[in-house]
Amino acid sequence: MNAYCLATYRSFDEKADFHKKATSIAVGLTVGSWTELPEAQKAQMEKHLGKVISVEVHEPAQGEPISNRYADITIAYPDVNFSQDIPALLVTVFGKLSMDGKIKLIDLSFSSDFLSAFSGPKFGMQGVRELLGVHDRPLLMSIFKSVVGYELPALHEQFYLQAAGGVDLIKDDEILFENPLTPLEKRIEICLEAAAQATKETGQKLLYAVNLTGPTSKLAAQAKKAIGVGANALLFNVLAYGFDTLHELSSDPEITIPIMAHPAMAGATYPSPHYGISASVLLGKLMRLAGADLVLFPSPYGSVVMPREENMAIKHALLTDDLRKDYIYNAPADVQLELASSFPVPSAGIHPGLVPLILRDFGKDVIVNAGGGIHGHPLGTIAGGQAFRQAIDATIQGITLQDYARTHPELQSAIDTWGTPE
Ligand code: 1AE
Repeated sequence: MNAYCLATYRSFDEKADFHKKATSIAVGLTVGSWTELPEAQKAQMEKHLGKVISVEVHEPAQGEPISNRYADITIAYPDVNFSQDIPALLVTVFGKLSMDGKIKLIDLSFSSDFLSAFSGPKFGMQGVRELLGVHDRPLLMSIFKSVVGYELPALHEQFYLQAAGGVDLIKDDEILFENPLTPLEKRIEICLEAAAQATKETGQKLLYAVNLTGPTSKLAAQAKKAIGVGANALLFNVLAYGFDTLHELSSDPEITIPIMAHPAMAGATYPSPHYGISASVLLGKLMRLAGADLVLFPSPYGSVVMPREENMAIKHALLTDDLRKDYIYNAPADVQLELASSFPVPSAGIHPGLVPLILRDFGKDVIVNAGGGIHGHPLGTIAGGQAFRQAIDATIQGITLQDYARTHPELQSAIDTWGTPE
């Protein structure tokens, strides 16, 4: 039996015959032409031919502009046409097509054969929780800020102040690259020293995600060098390097620490309703498939806003156990497929007042992540971390932030500074 991967597109056109368009995609992105082929060749090419699975036309309601006319088109692509890697799949289903009018790739699902080439996150959400020994609450992450141009002692101090506030993870800023002032190995050394100092005081374990940068051909060696000096997590700008690079790193048996995916450049791809790739595919399914243990993405609440519905779709793609429903097309009943979940990290402009909203939408399986919301606390960086931990404790106990803040001055000061949503 032929195996297929499915792609669903939203195609906008004021007058197109969407059924014709679907057929032209299915044929054009596979065998090229069909009707002109002699019968013998048709039989030979049949297994390479794309199939139209569905076409759902949305005609604008009265009063709605005609520019809102669209169809959701689902095409099945035979696995036999492409190799088992994400670049081959993406070029097949959305290579040339991505430049052909108002069309957006809104979903992907995979054959069980294709999926079997991916082992997914090595640690995933549970693995990260195990490393930290924290299972019963959302985690808290802090982001290094103002680190470009600084020397190692300044980094040491900033790391210590973040850690002492009670955060579980600290990540490099994604714009901190290999540089002479704070080179990777030295950076890891001094940050882990500061982490040990803070752990003595807080009793908490901590992961530091160091930014893995440099030419693609040297990344794996760089990651191993980092591990050699004790690194316990990596930050990676996935979209600048490509999903296959993440897959190579995550499936390397010598890279034995979690990989955190940063969404830098995602805004060039997902926000338009008419073009690009949906956030749930880009920052959800493909990140998980390629092996990201943690995935950052803009939240619906902070400074870089993503609609809530799209955020929930990313969350679902990262966490769902129901691979048969959401990831696999036509899975044979006897095939067992597993993919560890990736930890969701809604980010950007997060402050303690937003914690109840984050926990309402994500429950406890989320990492609350902040840079400015920690370092910008009026009582300092330590108080910034403490205010977040207090906001998390209050929300878990069902206490309003305002009530909890009466006996927690760090939280009170955060609320006075940034407020709470209406
Ligand atoms: C969506 C990415 C968020 C990020 O990397 C970052 O640096 C956020 O910083 P703040 O919390 O907005 O200051």
